[in-house]
Parts: sequence; structure tokens; C-alpha cells
Amino acid sequence: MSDATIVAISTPLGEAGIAVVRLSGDEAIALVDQVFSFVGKKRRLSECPTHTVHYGFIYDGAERIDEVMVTVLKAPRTYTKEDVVEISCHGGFQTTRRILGCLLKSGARLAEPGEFTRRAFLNGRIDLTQAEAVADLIHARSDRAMRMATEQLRGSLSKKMDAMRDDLMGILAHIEAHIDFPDEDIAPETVAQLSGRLVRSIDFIGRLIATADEGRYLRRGIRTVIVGRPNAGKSSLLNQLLGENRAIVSARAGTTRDTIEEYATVRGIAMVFIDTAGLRETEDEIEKEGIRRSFESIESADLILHVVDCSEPLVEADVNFANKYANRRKIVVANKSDLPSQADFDKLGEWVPVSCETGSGIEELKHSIEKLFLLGGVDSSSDQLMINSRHEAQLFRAKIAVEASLAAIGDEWSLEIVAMELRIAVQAIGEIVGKTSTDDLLDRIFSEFCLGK
Ligand SMILES: Nc1nc2c(ncn2[C@@H]2O[C@H](COP(=O)(O)OP(=O)(O)OP(=O)(O)O)[C@@H](O)[C@H]2O)c(=O)[nH]1
Ligand SMILES: [Mg+2]
Repeated sequence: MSDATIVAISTPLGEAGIAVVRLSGDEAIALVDQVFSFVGKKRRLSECPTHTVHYGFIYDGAERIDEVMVTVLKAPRTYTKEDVVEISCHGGFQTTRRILGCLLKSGARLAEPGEFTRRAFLNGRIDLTQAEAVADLIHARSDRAMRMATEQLRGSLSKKMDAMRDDLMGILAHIEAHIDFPDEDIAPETVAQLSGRLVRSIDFIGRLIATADEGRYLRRGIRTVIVGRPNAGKSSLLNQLLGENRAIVSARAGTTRDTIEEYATVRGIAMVFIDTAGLRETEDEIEKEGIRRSFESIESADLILHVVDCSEPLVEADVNFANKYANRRKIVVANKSDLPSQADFDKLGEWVPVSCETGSGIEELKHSIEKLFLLGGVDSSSDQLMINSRHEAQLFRAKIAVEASLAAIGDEWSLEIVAMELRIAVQAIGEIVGKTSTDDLLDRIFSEFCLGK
């Protein structure tokens, strides 16, 4: 199966100026030769030098389908390290589908999502963290997310993993040498020196694990739920933050029944805003379900924007809500600041006065959000490395194993235990870059890619 020549439309389906149909595999050039003809002279793509572009037509039998530019890329200096051909054609549902159809008829197989990148990994051009960075780059919704992905694609995470793995393997070799010659005691200064290296590894792994949260925010966006009592102005706030009239706003309490999710970038940070149904006691079945969904969104949110109407006196329900979620990342939005204020909101925690009617206070609110997630976190200008949840799980395994080997070496337990734990750590770190990987793991990673990548 992996030997087959694969083909896919690599650009989004739809109407566009151009689209690209891409092939990879031993037969890629020969297959395109069957359907492509040069303008004027009789030539074959297989005779053309690598990394060249050619003008001509695609034929389905005798029928001319499209006028195209064909790029010939011969192994190994290609995306997959295999022969690759890219056909730039007119972007349109019909042209791209017909060209794809011709190539399938000639014997190419339709690529699975991420299969081009999977081949780049299997053929050793990139490692797993770099393959993941390709997906991160495609999905990046902010400048910072893009910079992080570019950095990882360049191999900076791989280099750090390899260096740490090498160091642990060096220690392991040392320990194994002593296991092979049990008569010689391991010298105390050697134990001290090896312990020092283990402590440094643990510290380094810990610092990497600490980047997981921010990595998640950058990749998926900060999930921000907008909650509060009916009519507080939640939907008005969503519209203000998005800069468009996305949600229905009305003076009737209980307008929003279902949750509404929208992406936006706030000061370079990718955010997902979720407008919810106002929280209150109700007998209405639909509204009840809406409120259940509001609470569900709160559970999975990274940030809670608790909207209160400052023209009304503070009510018990808002105080209870604030107490219930006191240990969550939360900002109280005191809305309707254009009206005379009735209350003091200090009881609710950190609050920002805002008017969704005039737009005043919105910039201050954005600043508070930025502060909550960036200052005190990782310095945004220096290290762009941020791990993902898969890396995090492996690093946890590695950290526990290195800690166990450190305890064992210190307590002069059997060196066998030290060696066994070190092997677990080396294995866990190796899996991050894909030194060892199962088909299941690869399926999981590459299924998240788009078709044609
Ligand atoms: N004066 C004033 N009115 C506002 C402000 N923000 C919202 N409103 C009004 O308050 C009412 C309710 O606004 P919505 O945004 O629909 O409130 P909501 O919290 O989404 O309400 P539900 O969906 O019913 O829970 C509307 O009549 C808005 O025009 C504000 O800053 N100042
Ligand atoms: Mg609403």
C-alpha cells in the first residue's frame, strides 16, 4: 500500500483562481505523462530535468480538459522524498475533479488525509514533532501560533528531545557497564555526577511541561465563555468582541437559547468566544437545555467572562456564581456603564466597567485578558517552543521514570532498577520525535490533517 503513487487535490475545494492536484510516488511522473501533452513539440515529462515547470494540456482520452502548468520534482529533494508532480489548473469543482478522475483512472490511488506528510515522516525527511508542526502551521490562527509552528517545523523541539535522550542514554550506558562488572563498586563521585545530570533532566522536562497550557491556547485558541443573568448584555459583548452583529440582541430576557461559538483574534491571541443562554430558574424546557449547555461550556472553558448589568443592584445569584468559580480564570464585566451604576462589584472579584452600547471599556477588557494569559507566563519574545498534549503525556512518563531512577541511584538500590527506569524514559522521549511509533499513533496524528497535505 505504501508503494502506491498517491494523488489528491491539495487546495481547498471550491471556486478559485487556481487549484493544485498533487501526486507522489515512483509512478507519479509516468502517470501524468499519460494525460498531459506539451504544447507544440512532442516531449515527455520523464525526460525533463527535476524542479522544472511545463505548460500544456490535460486530456481525458481525446477530450481536452484544462490548460495547466506542471511542476516536475524528482526524488529525493521533494516534500515526500519521492517523485512529486504538481499540476496547477483552473480552480473549480469540475476541472479539479475531472483531472483527479483521469489520474485515478491511470492508476494513482487517492491519498488519505495527511498521507503526503506521513510519507515525509516515514521516508525520514522530518520527524513526528515536525509533522505535527505542519498541521499546526496550517491551522494557525494568530501570528504567535504561526511563529511557534515555524519554530517547531525547523526542528527546535526535536533537537531538544534528541539532546535529552542522548544524555539519558549516556547515563544508561554508564549504569549498564557497572551491571556487567558487578565486582567494581560505582564510585561515589560518579554517583554524584550522574545524579546531577538526572536532576537537570527532571528540571528541563518540568519546564517543558509548563509550556503545555500556553501551547494549547495557541493551537486551539483560549476558550472564553460569556455567562451571566438574562439581559446582562452577553450577546452584545460577543458582538463587540467580534466586531460584527453575530448574535441576536434584544430587550427581552432569555433571548439566547443555544450556545454560539466564534473565533476571533484579540491582540494577536487566538480566542474562541462562546455566548450562552442567561442563567436563571426557568420551567421552559428549551431554556433549561440552553442553561445546561451554558454550564457545560463553563466546565471546558479556559476563561470565564461573567457579565453583570451595573445599572441594577447586585443580586445573590451573581455573588454565588462568583464564589462557585472563585478559583477559575475569570473577569467580571460590569456592563451598561453608560447608565447610572447601582452597585459595587468588588465582592465579585476583578471587574472591568464596559458599555457594549458605546464601546467604552472594550479595549481595557481586551488588555485584562491579555494580561491574564501572557504576563507572568512565558516571555513571548524569546522561546517560542510550546509542547502539545501528546508531548505532555510522554514527558510526564519520562519525568516519573527519571525521578524513580534518581531515587534508586541515591538509595544505592539495585542498578538494574536505575537502568530499567532510564530505559522507560528514553523510550518515552523517543516516541515524541517518532524514533519508535505504532500505526495507531500515526493514524491518530495524520487523520487530523487536511486532504492533500
Ligand atoms: N444602555 C445599555 N444597554 C445595553 C448595553 N448592552 C446591552 N444593552 C441592552 O440590554 C439588552 C439585552 O442585551 P443582550 O445582549 O441581548 O443580553 P443577553 O445577556 O445576551 O441576554 P439573554 O440572551 O436574554 O440572556 C438589549 O436591549 C441591549 O440593547 C449597554 O452597554 N448599555
Ligand atoms: Mg443573549
